[in-house]
Amino acid sequence: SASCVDGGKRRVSYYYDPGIANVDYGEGHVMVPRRVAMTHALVSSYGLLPDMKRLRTRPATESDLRAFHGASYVELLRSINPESYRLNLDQAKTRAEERGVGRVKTKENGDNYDNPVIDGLWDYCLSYAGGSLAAARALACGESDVAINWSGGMHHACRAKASGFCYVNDIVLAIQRLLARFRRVLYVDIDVHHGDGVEHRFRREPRVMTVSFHRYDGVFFPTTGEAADVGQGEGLYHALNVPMKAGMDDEGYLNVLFRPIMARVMEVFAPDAVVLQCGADSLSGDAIGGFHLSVKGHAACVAFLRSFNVPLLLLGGGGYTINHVASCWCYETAVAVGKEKEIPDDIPYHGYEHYYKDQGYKLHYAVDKKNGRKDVSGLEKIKQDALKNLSMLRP
Ligand code: TV1
Ligand code: CA
Ligand code: ZN
Repeated sequence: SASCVDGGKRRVSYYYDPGIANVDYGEGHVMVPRRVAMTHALVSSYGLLPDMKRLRTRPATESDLRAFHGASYVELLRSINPESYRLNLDQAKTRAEERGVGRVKTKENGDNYDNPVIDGLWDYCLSYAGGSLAAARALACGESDVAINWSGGMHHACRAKASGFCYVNDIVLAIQRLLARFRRVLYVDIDVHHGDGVEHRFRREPRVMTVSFHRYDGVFFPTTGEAADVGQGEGLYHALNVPMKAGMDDEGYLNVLFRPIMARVMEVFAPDAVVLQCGADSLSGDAIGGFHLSVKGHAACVAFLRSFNVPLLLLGGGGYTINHVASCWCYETAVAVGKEKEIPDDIPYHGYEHYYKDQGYKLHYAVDKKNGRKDVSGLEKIKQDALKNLSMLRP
């Protein structure tokens, strides 16, 4: 409709559970769920909440999780806690570690503490999965044009295994819900890591196309997502991977890869709904990412997909320099409601302003230019590989 052209208004739903502020992966862990509380405080202080409908903060149920996850894995998540794990009650230790939870021994580089047994693990899983399911429901029933859950986006979790800080895969659950209402669902993943869990679930499903942009160099986690990985069987060419070396900046990422590739995806796949995982670890200065996107560059991906006027689900994901994450997701919330040009660069007082000292108390911080990528030539090859895979999708 005329009111729904690009830059125009959208009906936006926003999910936030304040319980996220108390979720703690443990001292020294890079995943800090409090970044979502910081995002919310910023969104609120910038006055963006009245522009959105607040969703009911209903947690997922055990049967919601069972729509993807295995029964004994769900039972493990429900029953385990730091105490039962430590005391190895009822073989809790073995049962957890076999499924990627707790201290996991690896052949190569010693122990892996990515997915600790944390206090409130079960409630945390139900909360972020519930948010993404509620957001999917708001789109499916036609109540909203855009729905947001910054606590979601946990793309690595498998059917019966935790991986890469992710215990349950809220994205898979949300896409499955969208499939009940929409014929074709597009999944796009701008987290610096490969969206392996989501891709694997839908690798044979022609109604879902998964597209991941990520760092790929043979060692960077999870080491999958090469260009030749294109889906299987009925889902052949419905998985698209755009692997890049460290150092990507706005220019190469957006102009050479994201916009041209996504324009073609929208044309050939013509989705009825889009799910965008907005992992903020692709931003410049991230503690583990190694890319150099600015907040405006990252948000340009959101704006680009929003401009197609297809129901859009925005989810969080990675992001390990937490002030950058909150800046980014707050700005992307403004993009969702069409007010990104109206919010001032000065960070308002909101209780977390001291985190922004290093960025001069500004929303938009300076990107690291000197480590940015200089050779755009290698990117042309990456783009050609992607466009070639996409051309196979044509009937
Ligand atoms: C505890 C304390 C855990 C400090 C984990 C970085 C830590 C990492 C930590 C870390 C860290 C990873 C691997 C290990 C495979 C494993 C939310 C044998 C300083 C979506 C998940 C990355 C990314 C997992 C998740 C990765 C997401 N990197 N400090 N762990 N090896 N794990 O490499 O995509 O962003 O880093
Ligand atoms: Ca990705
Ligand atoms: Zn990531």
